[in-house]
Amino acid sequence: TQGQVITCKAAVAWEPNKPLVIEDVQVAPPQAGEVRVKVLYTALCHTDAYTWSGKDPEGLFPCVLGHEAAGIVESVGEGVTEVQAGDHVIPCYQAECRECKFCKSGKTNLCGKVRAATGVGVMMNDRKSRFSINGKPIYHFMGTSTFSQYTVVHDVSVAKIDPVAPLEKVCLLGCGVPTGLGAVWNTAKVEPGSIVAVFGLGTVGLAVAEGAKAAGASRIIGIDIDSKKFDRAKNFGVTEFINPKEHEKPIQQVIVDLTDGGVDYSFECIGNVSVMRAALECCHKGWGTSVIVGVAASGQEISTRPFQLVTGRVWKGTAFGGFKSRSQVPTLVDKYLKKEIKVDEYITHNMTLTDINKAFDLMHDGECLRVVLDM
Ligand code: NAD
Ligand code: AHE
Ligand code: ZN
Repeated sequence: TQGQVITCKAAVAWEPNKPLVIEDVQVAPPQAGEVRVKVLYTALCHTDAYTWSGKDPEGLFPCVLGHEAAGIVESVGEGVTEVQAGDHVIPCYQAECRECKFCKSGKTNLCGKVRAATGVGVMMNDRKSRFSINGKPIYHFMGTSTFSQYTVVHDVSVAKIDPVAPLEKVCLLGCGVPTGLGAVWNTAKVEPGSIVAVFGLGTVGLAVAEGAKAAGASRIIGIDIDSKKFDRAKNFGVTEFINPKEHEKPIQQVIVDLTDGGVDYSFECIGNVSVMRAALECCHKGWGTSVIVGVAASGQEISTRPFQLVTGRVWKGTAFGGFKSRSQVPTLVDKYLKKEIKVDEYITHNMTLTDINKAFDLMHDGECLRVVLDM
């Protein structure tokens, strides 16, 4: 198949909110600096649902969504040296070129090399898509587009991993789990003994709890409007649970009262701007740090009294938990193989690509964390 167009199945989002359609798509061969990957397993993340909803200013239609996956390199384009056909890989929506201003700064995991193209659904070389249906181009998404049996990604957006790792599990290391762990370890740098608050106990929030437990946090307060989330959350390290619906006072006040003035670190893992405010304001005066992880819709803005920051609270955000993707995803895979981090526990459902619309429906069900699709 090297050098040839591959026709395969992909779930195409033709329009916002309209059911995805399994189509025969043509996937062009990789050009210079590109890699064509046979996607074997993909999970669904709430960011896919967000873009599908039409509220993402970078969402373009028609497109192939999906960004949490694992597969095997089918072929590589000219000049690609770090991966070859047969390598097991995880596509990375956050690239790492090791050459740009961002990569060399030592201050961020963001990479500037291909971001301009991935934000508008095309490849960097010719600013065109490698996906088409009978000649009509279909946009890429986040530089990954894993809801397709084959996808083309930039070589800076693919992490080579240990081939013994089960791809049906480690696909989760493409987004949600690293995001939560890294928010704690890289962005907040939680110290032993810290009091932590986690808003939203989905996959990302539970990974925050897992990361905080590993970092030695003394209390991990989980906040969710769905009380059913608590039992499971205990297994990920949450020590106390608060449902804001069961309190009359604003949730930040409830937390400040429970913690002798506020928490050391808080994490917003929902994407709700009023919760982001509460997460900042439940932090301790003088040092409390709040990390925004959730993605909020176009047009939404955060607010608080500047006095909150004047008096020492810090507001931060994180993308992919601050992990450098190509360098650190393989390390996370190794940590999973050594049983140092959980992955299996976040997978609540297994389905096939043909059931993708049902899989998205399941995401609204409180029991569901990650659905993994067998392609
Ligand atoms: P999820 O839907 O599984 O989890 C969200 C949780 O928040 C649910 O348990 C829900 O009951 C709870 N919730 C909803 N409204 C609430 C409220 N007002 N107060 C308290 N709890 C509330 O989602 P997820 O897959 O874990 O993703 C969480 C967020 O993180 C999403 O916005 C996603 O887009 C974002 N995300 C960001 C990054 C990043 O790199 N920054 C990476 C992955 C995901
Ligand atoms: N296009 C969106 C941006 C969404 C966003 O912030 N994405 C996160 C990853 S979410 C993964 O589930 C991210 O890493 N952002 C950094 C980047 O470079 O995109 C919008 O709202 O505009
Ligand atoms: Zn995601």
